[in-house]
Amino acid sequence: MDLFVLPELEESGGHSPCAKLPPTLAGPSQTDTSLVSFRHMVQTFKHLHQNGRFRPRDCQAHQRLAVIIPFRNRKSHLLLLLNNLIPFLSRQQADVTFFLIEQLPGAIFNKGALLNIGYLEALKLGQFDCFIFHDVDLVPLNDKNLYRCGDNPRHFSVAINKFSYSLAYKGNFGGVVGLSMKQYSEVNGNSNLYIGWGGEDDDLLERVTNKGYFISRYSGELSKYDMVNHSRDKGNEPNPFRVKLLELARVRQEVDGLNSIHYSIHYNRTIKDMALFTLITVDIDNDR
Ligand code: UDH
Ligand code: NGS
Repeated sequence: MDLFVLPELEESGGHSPCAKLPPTLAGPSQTDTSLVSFRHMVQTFKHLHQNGRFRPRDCQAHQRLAVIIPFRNRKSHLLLLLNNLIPFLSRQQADVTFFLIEQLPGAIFNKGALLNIGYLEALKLGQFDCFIFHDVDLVPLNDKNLYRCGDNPRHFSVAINKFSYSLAYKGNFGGVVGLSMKQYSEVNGNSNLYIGWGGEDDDLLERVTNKGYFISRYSGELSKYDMVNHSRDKGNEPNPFRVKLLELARVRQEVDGLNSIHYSIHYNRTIKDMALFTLITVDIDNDR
């Protein structure tokens, strides 16, 4: 298999750590809904290196972030997200690499498995302190919502327009979440068994609380997001077994997750758009 490593970047201009609160933050904003192409973004965001990595020029970022985006057949959402997230994370002085984990057509969509694959493959390609697992249809609306990992797993997408900018329900831990490498490996990642829509995020909450963590959240004002309006995806119908699976989430935790996943990878590094993200296309065998 043609494995590659993310190129080491030249030393940045500054060696001093970036400010805890970046001076470049702008606060509340609105989604930039302009329709842009990948090519346009590559031309506009000149600070992006090959494979979707960038970092601040004048200081050392505190954490190295991997943004893991589960994906299938949502190109318009991806364009919108990147066109908003790249400036957002630049203002946060983040050191970030985008990973697009694309599931091939055929098998039913399996978001939990894609997130596990993103984590495992990112670590083969580089070193990361913090993993931000990011739905493709959620656009953050306040850059003070700092994409950083802490002592506990963090839920970022707390206040989504679809739920009138409030938490969907008390135990919601979906959409955009951040876990350190240690936290994600300790909980054995996501379950791989939620085939189709629903429940994998509730299962992850069971896993993190079972390991003694709390969920950390910023204020609702900082954690606002727009969700792109869309219809239900073909191949991701609600999973009829999700509630039953959830009942035994803690029992399965040690044997279902990072340590049990089966997949095969199709590397496709020839397309131009790769400057914006590292694309990892995978075939998931839901029957294994
Ligand atoms: N995803 C894809 N492609 C798919 C399915 C999911 O890219 O076919 C990814 C994408 O990053 C998405 C995430 O997985 O943001 C979560 O998808 P989801 O289907 O669990 O959640 P979402 O809220 O849609 O996006 C739920 C169904 C909405 C029905 C609305 C009817 N008005
Ligand atoms: C819950 C689902 C979660 C889902 C949440 C919000 O009911 O996976 O709704 O969904 N849990 C179960 O089905 C067990 S949303 O309206 O954003 O599509 O994330």
